[in-house]
Amino acid sequence: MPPVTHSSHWGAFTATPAGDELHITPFAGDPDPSPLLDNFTDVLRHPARVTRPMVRKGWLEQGPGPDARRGADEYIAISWAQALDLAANELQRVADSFGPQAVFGGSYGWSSAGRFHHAQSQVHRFLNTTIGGYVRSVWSYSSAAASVILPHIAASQDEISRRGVSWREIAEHSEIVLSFGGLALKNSQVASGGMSEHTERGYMRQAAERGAQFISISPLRHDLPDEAAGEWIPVRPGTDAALMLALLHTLWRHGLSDEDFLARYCTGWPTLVASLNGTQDGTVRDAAWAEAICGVPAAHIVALAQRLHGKRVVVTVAHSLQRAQHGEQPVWLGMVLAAALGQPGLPGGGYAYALGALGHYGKAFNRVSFPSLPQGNNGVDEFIPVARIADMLLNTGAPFDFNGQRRRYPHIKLAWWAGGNPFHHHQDLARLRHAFCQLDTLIVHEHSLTATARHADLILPATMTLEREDVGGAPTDRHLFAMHPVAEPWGDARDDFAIFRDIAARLGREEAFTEGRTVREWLQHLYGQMQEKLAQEGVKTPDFDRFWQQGVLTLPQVDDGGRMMRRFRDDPDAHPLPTPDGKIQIYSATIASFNYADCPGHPVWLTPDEQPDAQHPLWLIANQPATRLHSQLDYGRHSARHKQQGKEVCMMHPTDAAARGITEGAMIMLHNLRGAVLAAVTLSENIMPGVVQLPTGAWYDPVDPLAARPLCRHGNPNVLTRDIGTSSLGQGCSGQITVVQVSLFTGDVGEVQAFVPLNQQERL
Ligand SMILES: Nc1nc2c(c(=O)[nH]1)N[C@H]1C(S)=C(S)[C@@H](COP(=O)(O)OP(=O)(O)OC[C@H]3O[C@@H](n4cnc5c(=O)[nH]c(N)nc54)[C@H](O)[C@@H]3O)O[C@H]1N2
Ligand SMILES: Nc1nc2c(c(=O)[nH]1)N[C@H]1C(S)=C(S)[C@@H](COP(=O)(O)OP(=O)(O)OC[C@H]3O[C@@H](n4cnc5c(=O)[nH]c(N)nc54)[C@H](O)[C@@H]3O)O[C@H]1N2
Ligand SMILES: [Mo]
Repeated sequence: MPPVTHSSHWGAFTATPAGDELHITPFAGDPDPSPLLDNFTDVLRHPARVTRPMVRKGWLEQGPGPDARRGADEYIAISWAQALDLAANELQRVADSFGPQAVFGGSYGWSSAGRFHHAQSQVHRFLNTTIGGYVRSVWSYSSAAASVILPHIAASQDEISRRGVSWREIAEHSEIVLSFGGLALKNSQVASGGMSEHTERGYMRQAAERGAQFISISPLRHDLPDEAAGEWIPVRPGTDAALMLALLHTLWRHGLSDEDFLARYCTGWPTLVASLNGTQDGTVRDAAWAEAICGVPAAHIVALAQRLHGKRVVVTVAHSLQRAQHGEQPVWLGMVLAAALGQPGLPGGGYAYALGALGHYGKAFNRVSFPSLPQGNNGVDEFIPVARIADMLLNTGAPFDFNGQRRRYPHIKLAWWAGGNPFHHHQDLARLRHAFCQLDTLIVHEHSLTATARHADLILPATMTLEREDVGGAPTDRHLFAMHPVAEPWGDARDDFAIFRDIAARLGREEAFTEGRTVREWLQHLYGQMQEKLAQEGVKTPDFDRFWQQGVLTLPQVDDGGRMMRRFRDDPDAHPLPTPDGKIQIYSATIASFNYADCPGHPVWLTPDEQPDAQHPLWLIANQPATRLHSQLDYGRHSARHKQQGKEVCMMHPTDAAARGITEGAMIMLHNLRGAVLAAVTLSENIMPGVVQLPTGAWYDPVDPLAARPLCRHGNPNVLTRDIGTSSLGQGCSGQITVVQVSLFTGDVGEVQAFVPLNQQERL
């Protein structure tokens, strides 16, 4: 097979089969290809692949219904015909008896880069076109708190993050890049849909060489790359809001706040000042007050505020800060800080929420992008904030607050998941297992035997992206890729589309689902739509066959980042922001009217209700992994190479380690009320004392899957994290930080089993 083009969330490449492995060459136009590409080399034939449809024994024998054995049952391999019949009959049963509002089709997850086979879209289209809809989920694990609060205070997250201050402007104009949570290159190497040019490193180098100063406020030094030549200010996890309030207090107290900007472009600065200077409740939120909370010395806070004054400053706040209780607050305060410095709307100045968290942010946009798969109409109104899945399954009918609404959790009987891994992304995994045990049925499509697959009643083997044809593209990537199959499907794996088509056929809805098109015809159809739109803009493109043959197409872009804020600054009356009075809301009457104690009408510091104590004296940071995307291809070469003794590696400060008799490379146990996790340890001065860091993504591997407090021997931190919403406003994921104790582990719980095939029985 000659080398063919393909694309992934972490980069485009060509692949050549070499025995059972692949030889991968990064896209020639990529200035800084991602090492994650290496994860593709050895996964095609890995034992962790799902090769046959499988049914859980208890479900087959006893029929659908709540079952506490999920996660610890046996599986039986069945034929596709049997699997498709079981799936179709069960969906029909639930839809007939309870309606589509008893089916949860949120199916959150990143899936793979191809736009047609995007698994979540396939699920949605399938449920809409067969049973008329499903209960959906809204927003993301990434940034739910920000997605909800930003439109109240300024504009949509899309506008602030994707179309906000651009990397190019920063490289050319910013004097100070003040970054809460850093600008880690490990994160910006990824972008949903594709990322053909990794330019962040180059932009940071260019800015630094011009003299821009990068300041990273984070518990971890390496959240800022060497190229930025920046400074590191360690901060206690979860306390940035206090630090930001103190910076604001200092600016105000020293007469350094841009009062003209605040009066002309913002609403509510006097209200916030009353809270900063103690008028409101007697507490002065000054640098000394913040030092006690965030650990940054008061003198440093004052000096930093003074240094920011009069400079072209861009403030960034990483997604991670809002993936915590009260996560809305640092997002809000980042905007207020930029406003108090008078920066929004200036070239290279203002607020770039989440810059660098993903490769999409701060980039130019395609004039026209490849369309996504049409999902059809969902006839069900009910939804949940995405991270409230376990709450929903455990509290049927109970009320919950969300962004000014009071809603109720629907009663779900059947959940269908393709392209996501809840046992990777959700918090408090023992609770999640318990929640999934309430279902009548869980159907999972997977190419690999993730923990989620191992809790399913029906496991349907899906192809990997490498085994099918698709088109890869993202609105912020000027290259569109023909994704050619690199290998034959392994075992009995089928495309998600083919699986759904065959189930739809059993329900008499094949035509509605497929519109009579094959995969290739869908790709041609979607390409044709894009071509037509481009033609309207006077742009000529090759026909599909030529595109397919040449493998890559360069699309025209517009580089108008920051346009909304620039126009607002030029003329706020003619170009108001999409807020109630058209200004930046430092006080939001709308949010105040919700009467939420955990998210009042102006930004505040609220003490989180979980903090280090005698039993759990350390903060745990459970951040994104450097060696893979989430849990994807955790068994791939690059990910595997960075484990030690097959376990994920936890970073710890030498002082914390010495106090516990822990030495470099030792096996440790992180534990709290929810469970325990084993990991290998690496000691480093690049993490602040009192904090340990264990990335997400190691596949959940409980020694006893049924334990109330499970022990994961592989290193999945979501055993430990807490399953609560960020606040009544955003109800986002709070998984970034929690508290733990760490001890040396000398026991023997056997080897990691996460990648071992299921002990399946053949059905006769
Ligand atoms: N503690 C803690 N938890 C977190 C976070 C954190 O910071 N801390 N971060 C959160 C964030 S930001 C996110 S976005 C989530 C990510 O959570 P997910 O998006 O659920 O994680 P992935 O591992 O990307 O899951 C994608 C799954 O889809 C499968 N897959 C890939 N391609 C296909 C396909 O074509 N078909 C099918 N059927 N399956 C496919 C992969 O094998 C994988 O199992 O995690 C969240 N969880
Ligand atoms: N390699 C790789 N890249 C990824 C992903 C991946 O799985 N792998 N996932 C992608 C996805 S879906 C998303 S949403 C983004 C997520 O982007 P982020 O949420 O920004 O990424 P994280 O790595 O979780 O966190 C960034 C850094 O914030 C710091 N931090 C944590 N808590 C705090 C705090 O309280 N205060 C301060 N100041 N800093 C803190 C941590 O040191 C951490 O390294 O990443 C994307 N990029
Ligand atoms: Mo995310």
